[in-house]
Amino acid sequence: MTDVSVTRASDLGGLANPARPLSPIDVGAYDDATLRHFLTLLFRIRFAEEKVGELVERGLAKAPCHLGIGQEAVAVGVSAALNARDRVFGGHRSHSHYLALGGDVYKLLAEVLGKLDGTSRGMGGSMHLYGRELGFYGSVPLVGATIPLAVGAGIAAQMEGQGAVGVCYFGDGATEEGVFHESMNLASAMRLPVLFVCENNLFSSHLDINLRQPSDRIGRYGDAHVVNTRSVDGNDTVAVAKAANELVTHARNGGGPGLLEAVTFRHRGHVGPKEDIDVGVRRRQSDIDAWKRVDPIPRLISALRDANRMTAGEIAQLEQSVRKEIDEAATRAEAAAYPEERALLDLVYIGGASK
Ligand SMILES: Cc1ncc(C[n+]2csc(CCOP(=O)(O)OP(=O)(O)O)c2C)c(N)n1
Ligand SMILES: [Mg+2]
Repeated sequence: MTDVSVTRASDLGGLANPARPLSPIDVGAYDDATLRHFLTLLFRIRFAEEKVGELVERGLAKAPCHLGIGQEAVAVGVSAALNARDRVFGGHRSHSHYLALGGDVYKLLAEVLGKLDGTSRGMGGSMHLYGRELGFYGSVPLVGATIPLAVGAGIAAQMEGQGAVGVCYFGDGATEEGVFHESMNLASAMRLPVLFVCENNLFSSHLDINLRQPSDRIGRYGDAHVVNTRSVDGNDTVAVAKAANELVTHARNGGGPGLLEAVTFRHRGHVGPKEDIDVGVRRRQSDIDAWKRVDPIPRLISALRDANRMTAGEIAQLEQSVRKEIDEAATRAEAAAYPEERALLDLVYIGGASK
């Protein structure tokens, strides 16, 4: 298959070009504990997803798994602005969204493996995660489907008057659906406390955004719907955290919804662990290589070291302890029980019980 070059100029002002000169990550505004927390979450999400990839390769995960390796900084930055009273919704690529809110790796891997201890009792797999105690109200595979749910959560939050926000994560592809625009319009007209988070990874499945839309800047939809909008480097955890905090604070204070466009790239194919799986109009290996050079994890590590916020030894120790946590969770999840077959319909209707 031949590589396809898309030559149209980017409207993202360089954010879509990983080869641009990078501004260093500015860790100055955060204390040591917060920065360490950011790095812990980045490691946890990365290693957990690598583990999911292994489980797929070994044939143990039966439901499709969409990995966001390379995109971890978005969920980590956004979650820093949230608390458990907020209501957060994800989509088909949501391992990071669940884990960044404090989700349990064991429950995630158990869900991926279809085990009873999973976040959805093993009934959903990778694309149906749930963690209401964390404020994670669920992810579903239907692209765009959770965007209006976050608007509903925004209406509930506005009625409750406790300063909570509704949040939805979605991709650039989802913005091609009418429901995204209806949701933005209603949230804006009602000045709802909603944060719309677009992980613009420049691809919808195998299709480059430049082949699908007249501009690669999703933020323009915020202009159209009169929504506070920030387009940021989605591989810079601190930039995402700052922008999310601004938009969420504004929304909590009655200033209406926000659209956060975080520009990033996934290292793996659309679905499954392979890099070269994208079919049809395939991604270029040179792009994947270029984006790996702006990987959010080494970038935060360099910034922490340059600012003397963590030593190389502390970082290595943290990495090792997170790897151990993931390995132990995976071993437990592999050994865990499947739900009983007769329980299949128990969760379909409220009050359902196995006979
Ligand atoms: C309503 C709907 N249409 C099509 C699909 C098939 N599908 C699954 S993921 C995907 C691409 C979504 O791209 P994007 O929103 O950019 O998210 P990304 O995969 O890049 O994270 C498509 C078309 C679907 N799941 N739901
Ligand atoms: Mg996309």
